[in-house]
Amino acid sequence: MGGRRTNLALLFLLALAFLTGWLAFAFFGWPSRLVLVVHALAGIGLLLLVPWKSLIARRALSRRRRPRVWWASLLLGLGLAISLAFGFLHSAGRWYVGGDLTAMEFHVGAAICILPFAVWHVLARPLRVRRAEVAALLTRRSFLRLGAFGAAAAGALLVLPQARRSPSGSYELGSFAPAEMPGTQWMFDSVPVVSGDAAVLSVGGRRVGYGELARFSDTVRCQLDCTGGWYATQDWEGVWLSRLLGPAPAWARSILVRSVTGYSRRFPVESLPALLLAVRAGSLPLDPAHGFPARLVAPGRRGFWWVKWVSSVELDALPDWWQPPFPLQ
Ligand code: HEM
Ligand code: HEM
Ligand SMILES: Nc1nc2c(c(=O)[nH]1)N[C@H]1C(S)=C(S)[C@@H](COP(=O)(O)O)O[C@H]1N2
Ligand SMILES: [Mo]
Repeated sequence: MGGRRTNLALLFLLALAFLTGWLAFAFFGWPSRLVLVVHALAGIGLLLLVPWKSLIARRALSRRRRPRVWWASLLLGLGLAISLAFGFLHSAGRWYVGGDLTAMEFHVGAAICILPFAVWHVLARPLRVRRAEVAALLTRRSFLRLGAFGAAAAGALLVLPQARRSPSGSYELGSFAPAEMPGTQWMFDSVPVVSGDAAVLSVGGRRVGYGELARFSDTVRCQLDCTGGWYATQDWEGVWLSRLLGPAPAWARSILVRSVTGYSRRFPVESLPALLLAVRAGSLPLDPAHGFPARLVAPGRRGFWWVKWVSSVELDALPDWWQPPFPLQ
């Protein structure tokens, strides 16, 4: 394979791995698995190209006039290797690294770190694609080659160790034992001190005390699936948001749920009937790490939607997509 084609394939596979990784985080359950198969194939594809890329890199590095910041390209390779290693570790079952850290956090962390290096690497080495080269991709021979490449990646995926895990890739931890469930923040948030008796939430502009919330016992059994690589099923108990808010008025397009920490998520108004404001898990009050006094339970959505330490729930005229796809805090 020519050097230019190798680089183009690397670019395509890198972009595909990055995109499908985030898509898998956006989805819950089987849709997540579907994109993760593509994700894994893209990752293995990058590995399969190592022999060809080594030729390109060695040629460039052994020239008398070396590229000026050649070491940044090596860092890109190192970061990619680290990300790949933790991706495989996670899938093989070594998903817990130690402390609070999971293999998935290292996997995604390393991928984010190499992003600027990858962008620089490509921008600093302009790769003009000629029309003849695109035409050459549409030949029978290149389709056969692509097929062989895809088959090799699929074969590798089949022989790689794959531990039993949920469709999203998460491992079960602390189901029906909330105390054994990790207390996790998306990125930089920390557990606030909230006094139960004094806690007051604003719900649809109305002040609701914790005591009032605690009198309800609406229950839903569902899975909290953290993108950190674990999930837990609990019996969540509290009050359906639709009970507190009543039917949504016609102008309302989204439900904005805010935390005392400033963390927030916006839901389409159609999901109102599915949202529960929980005060207990497994009939015990939530502990501070899990959102005391009240946290949102959003069945069928990944953990980052389950806003903890809820301070307000408001109907809003803005559409639900008026927010970053993932929290920034
Ligand atoms: C997948 C991750 C990649 C790694 C680890 C990587 C690594 C390297 C290394 C170590 C070099 C030699 C040092 C240097 O020129 O800075 C290099 C050269 C180069 N890379 Fe990459 N690269 C990657 C992806 C890409 C992509 C996606 C493109 C373009 C679309 C690309 C295009 C080039 C070009 C044009 C050269 C110069 C070749 C020459 O001067 O002969 N690389 N790469
Ligand atoms: C440089 C970019 C990336 C590459 C090359 C890559 C590659 C891989 C590979 C090879 C695996 C192991 C697949 C297996 O053995 O089944 C994996 C797993 C995984 N990756 Fe990535 N990944 C990248 C970035 C990301 C990002 C940015 C995310 C999320 C935002 C992500 C999410 C995941 C998840 C959830 C798994 C677990 C899949 C499972 O359990 O089957 N990856 N990745
Ligand atoms: N306010 C706030 N709520 C939050 C988060 C956060 O960082 N801040 N993290 C979310 C994420 S990523 C997950 S997986 C769950 C974790 O809930 P747990 O700590 O009860 O396990 O809370 C969600 N709610
Ligand atoms: Mo999470």
